[in-house]
Amino acid sequence: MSSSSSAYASASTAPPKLNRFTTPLLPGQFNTETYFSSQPPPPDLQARLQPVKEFVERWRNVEGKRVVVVTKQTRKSSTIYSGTYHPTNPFLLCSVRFLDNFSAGTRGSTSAEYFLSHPTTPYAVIFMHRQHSLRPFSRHYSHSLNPFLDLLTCPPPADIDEANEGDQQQQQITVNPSKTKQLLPVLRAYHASHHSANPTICSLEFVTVNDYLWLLKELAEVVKPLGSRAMFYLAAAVSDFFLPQDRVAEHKIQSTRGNLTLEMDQVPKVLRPLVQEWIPEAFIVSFKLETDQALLIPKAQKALERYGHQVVVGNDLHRRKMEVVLVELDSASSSTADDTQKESQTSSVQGGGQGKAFKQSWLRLAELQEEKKRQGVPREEVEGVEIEEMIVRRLVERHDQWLVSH
Ligand code: 9Z3
Repeated sequence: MSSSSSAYASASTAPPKLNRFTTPLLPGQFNTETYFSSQPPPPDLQARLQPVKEFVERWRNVEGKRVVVVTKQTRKSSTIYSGTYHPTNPFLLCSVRFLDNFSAGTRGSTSAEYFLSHPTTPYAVIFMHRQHSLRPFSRHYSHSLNPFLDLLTCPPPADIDEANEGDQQQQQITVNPSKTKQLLPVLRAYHASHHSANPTICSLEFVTVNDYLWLLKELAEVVKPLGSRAMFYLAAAVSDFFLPQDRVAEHKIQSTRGNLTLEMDQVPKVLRPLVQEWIPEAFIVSFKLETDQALLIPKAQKALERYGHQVVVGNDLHRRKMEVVLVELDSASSSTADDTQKESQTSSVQGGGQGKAFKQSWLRLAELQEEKKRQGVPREEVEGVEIEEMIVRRLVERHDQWLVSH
């Protein structure tokens, strides 16, 4: 791996080159400032943001319309450690070797659907997702779990041959009748949100954690005119470590060189500038993922203390589809009647020399299923309910309060 000597100065439209950025002042200790002044923005950053600007502008002019930025999935993130540029497209980084994480992006794509279809307050959604990860609506037909081709009927081969000789467009591929009931509502919602005269979703794609950080920063500025009508729902599993551009090998690392030792630097915590500088008026929700459930609440409280945002959704890796905990500061402005229910508890921690009270409420899928049963929802639908419905519902209530207090 090689190193560089020149510093990155400002966003440029020139294609980025590997190995041209200085090492930060404190190696491995990037803060937001040193990160953005040393790591290159994606070359097409502004072009990618243009449709989002138009989307925000359109919804800003609709009174009371809320917009949520849903981030999900930085798989393959930062951790491209060997790669080169595409031979004919200098903007395209072709990674040969990279590190990945577990998430397919289910949380983000599922939540986006519930934001779009919220019964009283449907949101417009800016969906910031990693390339090739799950998307709202099409997620129901992932190639491995519910293959798309299985939805279709296949005309007999003889008919296909005949049609090939005549007009191919006369051939009709139809949906398997047994799948129609399941497909139709999804298809309708997909068309309404993506292909209507006023689409309610706008997607923004990224590949690396560097793309993600730059896009988030610029997005905050784009969304800023919406003020407190904006929510950030940061469900992306953001890599904690990355390899600075100047240490990414330009060519494939050869296995003949023996064992590979990688030393990665820490990704700066951009939640702090997001909340405190870039867009303090927005309602900001982050996620905390742990594998030791005992750490969830203390670490969520610590994040709230440190960054000062509104809600942390804590989830245990293995139980994340069954239960989550919402942790918030326990202030008069954020307490509601439901917080007095048994699921909600208040606790205090010491931080920065001041005792702060927090409240936490557990949301459990089993409770949502019970609620649906009581409402007489058919059994097969009860079995298909998703915890994101509860999360979104609760966060919309919190956003209501945020808007009243701001
Ligand atoms: C989450 O905790 C998400 O809920 C999951 C969703 C990534 C677990 P899937 O889409 O997974 O169902 O496969 N996201 C945030 C994870 C994260 O990286 N949080 C940081 C941390 O825990 C704080 S920003 O330190």
